[in-house]
Amino acid sequence: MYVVAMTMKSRGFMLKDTNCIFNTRRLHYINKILSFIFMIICSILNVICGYISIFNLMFSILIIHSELNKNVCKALIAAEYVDVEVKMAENFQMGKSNKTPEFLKLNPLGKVPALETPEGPIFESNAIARYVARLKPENTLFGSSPIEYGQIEQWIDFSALELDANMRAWVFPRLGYATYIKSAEESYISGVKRGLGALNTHLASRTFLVGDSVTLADIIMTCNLVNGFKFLFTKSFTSEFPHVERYFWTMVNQPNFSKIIKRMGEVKQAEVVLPFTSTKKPESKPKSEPKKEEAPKPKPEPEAAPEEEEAPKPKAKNPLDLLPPSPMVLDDWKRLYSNTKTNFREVAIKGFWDMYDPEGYSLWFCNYKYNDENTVSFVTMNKVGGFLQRMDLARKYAFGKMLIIGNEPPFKVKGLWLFRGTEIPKFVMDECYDMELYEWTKVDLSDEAQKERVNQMIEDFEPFEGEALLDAKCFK
Ligand SMILES: N[C@@H](CCC(=O)N[C@@H](CS)C(=O)NCC(=O)O)C(=O)O
Repeated sequence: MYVVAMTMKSRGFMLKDTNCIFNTRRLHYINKILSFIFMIICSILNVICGYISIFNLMFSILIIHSELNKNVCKALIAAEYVDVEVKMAENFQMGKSNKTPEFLKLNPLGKVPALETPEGPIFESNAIARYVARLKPENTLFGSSPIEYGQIEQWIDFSALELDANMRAWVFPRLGYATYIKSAEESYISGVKRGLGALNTHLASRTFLVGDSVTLADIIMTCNLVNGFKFLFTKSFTSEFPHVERYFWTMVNQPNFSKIIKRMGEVKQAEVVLPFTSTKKPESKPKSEPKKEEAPKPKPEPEAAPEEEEAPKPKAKNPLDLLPPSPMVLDDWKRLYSNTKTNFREVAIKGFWDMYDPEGYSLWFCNYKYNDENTVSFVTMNKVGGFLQRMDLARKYAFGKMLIIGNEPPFKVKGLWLFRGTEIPKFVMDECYDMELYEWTKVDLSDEAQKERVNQMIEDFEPFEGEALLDAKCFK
């Protein structure tokens, strides 16, 4: 542009030298006008180029690496609003794909989701959603003024830090991802309530968080609330927050939301707070109150070593070890089960009945009592996985098969267990709290239909009772 302006100027002098009607002053103005027009053209070209690069991105491939979850939905819903295609990575397996060197280049923490773009990766679900929302120039997801933009960002942070952080901390111990501590849970619940209280007040006179249409704040807030409504917020809990409840269902049912969210299964409000699947037993109350009269004993100084170490008490024998010996050796059965790869019926199942000793062992069917709650496949699988982990204490005395049944939620959980002894061992009943979540029925060996059911459960027969298996887990 500078070169052009100079050329204009020198041309101006030339015209004066040839005594043309233009005088120098006039030429000066013309030069200025031409330079100005040139600048305008450059700016327009710049804007067009910017648009072209955004359009390029809009039509280029964006891939989200993750399984579908509420965090992924944020970007997918934003994509619906701005008409951008975001693909899900094929065959992504949580726990495997996110540990690969390729994934760690997208997100060094190995956490999902991560977005692959032609310009480089982005992680953190809110950042991904912001990026996608920006791909269409002139859209209202960021509001229509600086103040609206500020408020949208305010609610995005609020939903992440005041609500999502507390909801995650509340639900994680229940999913078995963290240790349950009663007092900590109480403080997370009160954090959620405080956040929902403020949100409720804000929404009392509004349909959307900011302005008169859906913004990115509504997308992120709603996605963050999904797991709360599914797993934690019962009707009686949300009755304190009626405007949040109305807002949530209004948003979830917006076509661009429901199209994406329903891919995770139907959103149904929790009837009970998600029961525990933690690997640690919830803190139980002390059995008896400490005696009030007794003066508290002074704590020994940590440095002071006991004068003489007490001899370790011999470990009490498990009553099952005192049972009369059985010709059935549990480990032999477990080995046969694991090593049989073909002809399972003829080899493993036949072998099982050949070695089965009804005097030394018993077989039990179990049926999960709360199948209605099994609305999310991975949560149901985690629940069963947690149960099997907690059965570790019975490994020497038990073998089990757990089936997660159905193509669609609610999934049914049914199982078969072989226990040492003719009853379910008392220590298992006492120490594994999942046991009471199931109905237990002793297998009647005189009933051929029940024996066939045992066979089918051992061999993961499909369809099982007319339905596909979502998963089959073995305890051995
Ligand atoms: N603040 C992150 C949270 C990411 C996150 O915690 N992702 C979980 C799954 S929802 C994960 O990848 N966990 C695996 C791990 O921690 O290794 C976001 O919004 O993207």
